[in-house]
Amino acid sequence: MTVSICKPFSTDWKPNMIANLAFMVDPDLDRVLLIHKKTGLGAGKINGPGGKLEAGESALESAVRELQEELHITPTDLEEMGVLHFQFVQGLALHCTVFRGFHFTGTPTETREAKPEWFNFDRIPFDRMWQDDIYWLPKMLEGQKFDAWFHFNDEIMTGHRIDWRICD
Ligand code: 8DG
Repeated sequence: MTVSICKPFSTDWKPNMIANLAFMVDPDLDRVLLIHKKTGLGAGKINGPGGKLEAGESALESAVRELQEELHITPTDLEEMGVLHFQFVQGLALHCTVFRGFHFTGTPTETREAKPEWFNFDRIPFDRMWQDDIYWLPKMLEGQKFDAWFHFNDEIMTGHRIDWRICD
């Protein structure tokens, strides 16, 4: 399979879905809190907690709500790390803000939407995740900020481009 490097989308690209992802990191144990996603887009995969924005929410407010709903935890120090842009040939145009945080209150708890599991940084199960994640997740967990663009045909990534931010 050939995966081409895609240019950032044209300036008139507009998302038709806005979502977010939030990765809680435990730096003492070099591990990240992921979920077995049970519902929604990507059900059956392992991913970070997250979901779609609701009306009137900021990306940060939405990420906090998703962690509360999916895992019954409340993050206290989420920081925006990057933006993922996805264009699917089927029509989905998705803008996804990525957050990272270190502290939360509550205990990660399985819900109808998600089952939590901590993964060591060197044991992240990329073969059970979206195909783009291996391109940006490891460096993002280390603290590198980024902007990324991906083309997908259903679940197959057909093109990618990642710009690592030099400063924020
Ligand atoms: P629902 O309850 O309203 O049905 O859904 P939701 O929970 O609000 O939204 P969702 O279907 O879970 O939203 C899709 C999530 O999947 C969102 O957090 C973004 C994330 N996601 C993609 N594509 C990719 C990808 O390629 N990589 C990663 N890591 N996450 C992705 O949609």
